[in-house]
Amino acid sequence: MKKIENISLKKEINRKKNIIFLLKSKKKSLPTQYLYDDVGSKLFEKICETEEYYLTRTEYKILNSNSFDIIKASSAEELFEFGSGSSKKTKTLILSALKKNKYLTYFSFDISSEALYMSYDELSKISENLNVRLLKGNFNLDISRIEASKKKRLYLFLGSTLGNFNNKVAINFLQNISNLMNKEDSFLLGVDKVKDEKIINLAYNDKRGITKKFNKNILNVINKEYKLNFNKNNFLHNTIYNSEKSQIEMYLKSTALQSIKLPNNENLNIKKGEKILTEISRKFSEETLERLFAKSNLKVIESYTDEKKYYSLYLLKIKKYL
Ligand code: SAH
Ligand code: AVI
Repeated sequence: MKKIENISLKKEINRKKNIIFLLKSKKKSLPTQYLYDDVGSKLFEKICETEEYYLTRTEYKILNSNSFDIIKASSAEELFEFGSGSSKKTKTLILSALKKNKYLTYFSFDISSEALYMSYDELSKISENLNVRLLKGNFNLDISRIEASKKKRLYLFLGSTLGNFNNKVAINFLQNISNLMNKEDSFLLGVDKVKDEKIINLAYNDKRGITKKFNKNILNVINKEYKLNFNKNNFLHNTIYNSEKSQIEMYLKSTALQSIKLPNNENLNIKKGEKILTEISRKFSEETLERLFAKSNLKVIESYTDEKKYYSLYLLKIKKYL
């Protein structure tokens, strides 16, 4: 088994305080990153295979049809992926990059060890000329710890994970990436687009209940990490599409009045019907994206979409160098 390089130096300070603050707030929430322990990462892979979750297969189709173009347009000599998950979709880009470069390094960066191991399993046998590096870190805290490269790098952020960030965090993330990029580097971003609400709602409420399990698993993770006593049977999986904000909001909705012991031993009462936000998933329009790119010194050099325009990939460069 390949060794994981832990690049995270920054201890998440005040993590406990933050959890207490989030749970005691009027609008309760939990940090989305806690969805991804070993079990959560495997459940996410299962979500990707459901009939309703169109995002993965649509992005895969776009990548598969355009992978050689993307490698050519970016002149990529090295690939670096944030929140790589299992890297299944990335394989098609890696294969195209290996046609252009004899040797290739692919960096898989994720917060979940299970995701990194899945990525290694997926890629390690492709070619002896492919070097897979597994980096464990938090993409909201540790980007400054990433070393730039002398090779032309293609950074990847796929799966519409940008949609899990609110506007402020999204701008901060994109600015960090653009600060990391050299003149010759490129950035491929995959995002889910605004569309018929019914299609979006179904994608987060699959009939096999895998998204429900994925959502509830956050309570196991929090219980383990902070020695809490959440009972996942006392919560329902609940999603709404907020059309004003063009985002899915995923909640755990309390089915009864219940008492939770917080990490500081305080008791927290959660009323019947009260909700805890576990994730937002934004759906983007061209206008929103233009604003985000403008604020981050990024410029689109190519874009790719599917026939229904459900999903888009943007190939970006640093604006000031163009
Ligand atoms: N890119 C893959 C996986 C998307 S799921 C795909 O398109 O299928 C989101 C991924 O981001 C998960 O693998 C999760 O472990 C990772 N992730 C979530 N929060 C993170 C964080 N704060 N820092 C680094 N990785 C994170
Ligand atoms: C990783 N992320 C983009 C997924 C999404 O669609 O927001 C996570 C997910 N949540 C529920 N289903 C999938």
